[in-house]
Amino acid sequence: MIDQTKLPHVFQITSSKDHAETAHAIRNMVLRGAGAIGVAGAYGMAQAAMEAENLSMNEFESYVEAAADRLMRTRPTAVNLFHAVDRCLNATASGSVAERVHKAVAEADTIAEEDISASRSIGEYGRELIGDGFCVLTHCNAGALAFIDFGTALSPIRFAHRQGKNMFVFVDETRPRCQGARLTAWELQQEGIPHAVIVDNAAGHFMRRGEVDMVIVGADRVAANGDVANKIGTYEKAVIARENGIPFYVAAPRMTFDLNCGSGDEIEIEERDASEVLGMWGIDEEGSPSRVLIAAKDTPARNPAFDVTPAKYVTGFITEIGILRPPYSESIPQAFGGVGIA
Ligand code: RUB
Repeated sequence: MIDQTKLPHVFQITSSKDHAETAHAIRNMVLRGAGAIGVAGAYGMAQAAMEAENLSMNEFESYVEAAADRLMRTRPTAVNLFHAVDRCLNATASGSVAERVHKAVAEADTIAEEDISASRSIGEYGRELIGDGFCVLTHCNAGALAFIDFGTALSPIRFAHRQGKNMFVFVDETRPRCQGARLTAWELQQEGIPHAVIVDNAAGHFMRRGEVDMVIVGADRVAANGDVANKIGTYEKAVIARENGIPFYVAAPRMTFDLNCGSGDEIEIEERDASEVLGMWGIDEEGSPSRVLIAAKDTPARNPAFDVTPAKYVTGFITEIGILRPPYSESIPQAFGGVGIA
């Protein structure tokens, strides 16, 4: 895993020795982003199966079920984690212990390969929506760090730029964890795509002045009716985009759709620690990791990590099978009936 807590200042590959460490890495956002969490959950299940390979069948089954439970309790909102862990658990449901171990590893590899292929297709379909000279606004990080190999929201941007289109990207800072300022800006810099980081509060300003042609974001879970859970602040961007007649697209593969979820009201929204709101962290001028307090230490704070954008604000979903358009209660089930769990 790339340790995303250290980016953009230090690029460090880290690894986890067992599924418990993988769960810890997901919880603490060493890696984050719906797709990356899903793939990490899948490999966590593969690790658990390997850890249990010398146990009896009954012990093996209990061990992997407990591992699935531990991995699924790390972060509640992104559905990719649940789909991926379920798929790996199902893969270990038959055969000898040795065969089950093999199947768990193979299923994790398959999920990773599917994500790579989906992210490429999202880029290929999505680039057609981006005109030459466009200015695109994005929120949080839905790039290659969040979803292997090209990202979701950043994939169309990447592919349009590779096509030779002139473009500019406004990157929302995305407090409190600053995934935009730290991660999206870093990815765009790697790819040579012109961009500027803006504070979260500035998006409306640029939209009202006509400086934004479209918004593209990723998603952590899309309900069957098209409501979208994504990083906190997404909802505001969608409403302001609508107010200003700016198209608002959500880039998401089938693994992010949850047909068992009728509407956004059923999506559990993760609440994280208040310390993320009360402080900021980065590096000091000597390059050492450093944390500063903004508010007084004991100030009460609320820290919802996600919000729900009602489907009516979404111009279209950029998926690996094409662009889905409203009415979503028809187009989503048509496209992804039987979604997620193999
Ligand atoms: C990440 C986030 C991203 C989505 C989309 O939240 O909200 O926009 O996960 O990512 P966090 P993807 O940083 O808290 O995990 O590209 O995987 O669909």
